[in-house]
Amino acid sequence: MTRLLTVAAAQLGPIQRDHTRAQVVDRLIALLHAAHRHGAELVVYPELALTTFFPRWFVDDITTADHWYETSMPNVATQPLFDEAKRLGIGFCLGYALREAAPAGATRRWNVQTLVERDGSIVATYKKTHIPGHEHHEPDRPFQHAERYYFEPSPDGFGVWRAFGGLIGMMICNDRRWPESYRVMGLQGVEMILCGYNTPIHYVPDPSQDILQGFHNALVMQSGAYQNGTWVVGVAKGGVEEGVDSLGQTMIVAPSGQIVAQALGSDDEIVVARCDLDWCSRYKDTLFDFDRYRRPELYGRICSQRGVIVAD
Ligand code: CDT
Repeated sequence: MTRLLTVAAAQLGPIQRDHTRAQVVDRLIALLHAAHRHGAELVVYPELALTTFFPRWFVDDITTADHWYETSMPNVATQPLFDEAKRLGIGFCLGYALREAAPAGATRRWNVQTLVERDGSIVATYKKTHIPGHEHHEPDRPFQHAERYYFEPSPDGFGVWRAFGGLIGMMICNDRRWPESYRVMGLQGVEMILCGYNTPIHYVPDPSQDILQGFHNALVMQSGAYQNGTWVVGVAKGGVEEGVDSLGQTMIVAPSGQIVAQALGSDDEIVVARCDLDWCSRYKDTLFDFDRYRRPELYGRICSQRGVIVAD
């Protein structure tokens, strides 16, 4: 018997600053309906799928950015998506900014994805682990990438959950560039990793990378999938958002490392694949039989050391 899971990667085009949550949720529901017509059981939306990518602007008083964050999920704005998905028997994974009240009047801000099962129950909310960009205002940039100002890094790291008849993991955008993200989930037997992203084409610290954005996107997800024998669903918010062009190239990658489906444009679009979760074992039980071939006793630096230490 094979375990087939039909997945729709629901790419979004740009969400401009003045678009309301209601307008965006209407778009998410339209994509949900398209996915339903293709027999999808799981729909994966991008990172920060309810708002524009607001870390491109710096504000001196972070509380003036509070309106970009959700304070509960579901909430009034997203309840129609939860209701419609449940009615159709489709699960989904939704990226958004979360703001939580903490003791002593503190506030915690996270970049998260929530995974919802086909019956509407919440499986888990994953917090982004690798927070890229900068902490302070850098006025010389054409646009900011101040994620390190707006979000704390996850204290929890990468989990894997039993859902959708398999073992499902999550990561968010920059996490996909780090082999550790995949391996930590691989060591928990992950069979499908869900990853939303917002990737500006222009990489300010080194513009020579601009032309390689699509290549690097595919490179990391294809290698992460293959080296861990897992499906990877990478979902973009692409197109020109508030003047900043972002990568599309939403894709579904098989445990072989092959791209089985890919977006054609950079606007709202679904990409669907019938994924056999049992295909993972072809890699997990052979070339990447971790228990047989890994040498963790020699990998100590990976966990004990953060930056590079060059021998004298
Ligand atoms: N959203 C996000 O993590 N984007 C980064 C952009 C590069 S770092 C400025 C990414 O890794 O795609």
